[in-house]
Amino acid sequence: MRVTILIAVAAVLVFGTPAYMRDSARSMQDEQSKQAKIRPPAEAPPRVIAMTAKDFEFDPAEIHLKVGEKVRLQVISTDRTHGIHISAFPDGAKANTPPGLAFIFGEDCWKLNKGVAVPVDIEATEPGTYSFLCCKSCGTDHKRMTGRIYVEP
Ligand SMILES: [Cu+2]
Repeated sequence: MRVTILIAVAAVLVFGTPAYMRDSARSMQDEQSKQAKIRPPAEAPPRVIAMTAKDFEFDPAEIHLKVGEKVRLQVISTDRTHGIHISAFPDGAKANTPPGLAFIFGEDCWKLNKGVAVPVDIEATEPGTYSFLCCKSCGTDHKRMTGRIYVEP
């Protein structure tokens, strides 16, 4: 898709814009500006929770959400490379338990490079306790580096 657009743009740059395209481009712009005017206001930003990762803990290590709540964890490592894995399934989930956390741009393990804030957008859909942990081996107490998200009804 992106390649096609690039080729189209390159063609326009090389050959100039044919008249019929100019007209349709103009009407498309008109259409877009009309739509922009009737578009409802952008969705309110999700609640943002700043979280740090450093040897060997997440801070905060406990997060409380309500069902239906959308939140952005802004996770930053302050010492070395860590990772964060968040279970989409509640603790004690059986084989047929549906996931209760939804991730926008889900990753199994978000890599946390030192000093780089990583946004992790989550929507809580089912009550339960959801564990998270460091998923990049980071040293002696790596396995202790855990936390929990509590989703209340
Ligand atoms: Cu670790």
